[in-house]
Amino acid sequence: MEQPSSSQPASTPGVCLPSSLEQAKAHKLPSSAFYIPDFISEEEERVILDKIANAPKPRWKQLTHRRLQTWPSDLVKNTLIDAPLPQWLEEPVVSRLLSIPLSAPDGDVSIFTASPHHRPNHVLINEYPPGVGIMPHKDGAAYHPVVCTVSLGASLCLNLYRTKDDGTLDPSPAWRILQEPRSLLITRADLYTDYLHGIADIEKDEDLSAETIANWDLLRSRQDFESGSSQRQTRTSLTYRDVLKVSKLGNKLGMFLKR
Ligand SMILES: O=C(O)CCC(=O)C(=O)O
Repeated sequence: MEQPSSSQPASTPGVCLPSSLEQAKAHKLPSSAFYIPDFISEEEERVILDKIANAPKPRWKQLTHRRLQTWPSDLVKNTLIDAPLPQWLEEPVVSRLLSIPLSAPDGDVSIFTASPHHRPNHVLINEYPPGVGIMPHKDGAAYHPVVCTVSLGASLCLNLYRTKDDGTLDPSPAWRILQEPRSLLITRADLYTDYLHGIADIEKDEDLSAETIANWDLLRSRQDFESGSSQRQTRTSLTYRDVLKVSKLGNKLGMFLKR
């Protein structure tokens, strides 16, 4: 009987992983973005959404329109207090992320091989009701420049923006990426350092087509978007990153005293 290859987890119904990230490259974007539509199964999505919904109330930080959870904790002065992620954020996402080689000949090199801890150690969970987005921003210097986003519950467009020569934001997106539920989007390198990303505060994503959506060819359900628009529903995202500076518990007191 054929055994699964050592770098790939045994297959899970509803999950379809490429044999390398090369196959998931969004070719219309700089060579620094990848999109995998069936990264987790419907059952895995349901379990993670239940865990988020049942997290203790103080875990939620309520912003004006959006709420978020931070695991294992908020950063203090760009530093993470060393603590593991809960099991439900590790499995299946982290092991799956680490199992996909960047390109076939580099079999053992994953998207986090070059990061300081060789794996994500921090997850932000953002919940977006219809009509709610996030202002264009950069993620800054606290993280290794790789962001892995798992989308849950519903689809929406992430916009990528350039800055103009005078340093101000060019308000028309340079690219739009449509993120379906259960998909994984990886952005890194120049997309992390040189461009801003944001989500428009709209009820409906419009003008969806092969010409306007950078990952159109990689979508799971293009037929759902062929009318050109998609009504928003509540979409939750998990953004996995490697925080560069990690403080061991023994140093925690010193760090707080210096604040
Ligand atoms: O929810 C998303 O896909 C984007 C989240 C985001 O912009 C961030 O965490 O910095």
